[in-house]
Amino acid sequence: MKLIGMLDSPYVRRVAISARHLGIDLEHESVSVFRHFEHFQQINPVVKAPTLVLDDGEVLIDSTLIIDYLEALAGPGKSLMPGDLTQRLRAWRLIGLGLAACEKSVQLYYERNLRPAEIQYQPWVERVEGQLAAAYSALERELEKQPLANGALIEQDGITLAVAWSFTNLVTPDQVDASRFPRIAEFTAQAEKLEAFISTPIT
Ligand SMILES: N[C@@H](CCC(=O)N[C@@H](CS)C(=O)NCC(=O)O)C(=O)O
Repeated sequence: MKLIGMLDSPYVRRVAISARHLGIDLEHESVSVFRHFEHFQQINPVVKAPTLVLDDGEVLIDSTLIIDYLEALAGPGKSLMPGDLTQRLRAWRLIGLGLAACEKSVQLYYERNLRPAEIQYQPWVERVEGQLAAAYSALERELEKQPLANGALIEQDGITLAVAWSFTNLVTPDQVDASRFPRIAEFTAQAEKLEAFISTPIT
C-alpha cells in the first residue's frame, strides 16, 4: 500500500503516524497537490492528499476513512480508539476539534498564499481566525478537564491534536500563542519526541 502526499499536510501526517502506531507498513510517496499537480492527477484525478493506493490499485481518500481502513486491517487489540464508549465519545469530540483546527489553518494559509492580496476578503479571514481560536480554546479546556494519554499510550485524539498544533505553528504561526494554549503546546512538544513523529517529519 502506498500513501501519497506531503508530510506538511496534517492529514497525510496523521495517517502516516497512525499507521506506524498500528504496526502497518506503508510505502510513502511525497507528491505535492500544488507542485506536482499533473503527476498527482495520474494517481488520483481528484488530487486530494492523503491518497492511499491499495495493492490492487484501488484508491482511498480522506484521512479519517483511510485510518478507519488501517484500523480494520490492524485487527483487534491494536486500535488507537478507546473501547469504552464514554472515552470514545470524548476522542471523537477531540478529533473533530483537531480536524477543524487543521481545516481552518489550511483555509487561512490558502487565503494568504494563493489568493492575490488585492482580492483577499478580510471578513472571511477574521471569521476563519475566530473559528481556529475557538477550536484550540475548546481543546485546551478538554485537556484541563482530563489529560490525554501520551508516549506509547498515545491514541488517535492525541495524534490528531499534536499534528494539528504543529501544522498551525508551521503555516500560520501568528495564530498560535503557546501561552494561551499551554497544555496543547506541552502535549505536542512531548508527542513530537515519539519515534513515529520523528520519523514522519513535518518538513
Ligand atoms: N478531509 C480531508 C482533507 C484533505 C485535504 O484537504 N488535503 C489538502 C492538503 S492539506 C488537499 O488535498 N488540498 C488540495 C485540494 O483540496 O485541492 C482529509 O481528512 O483527508
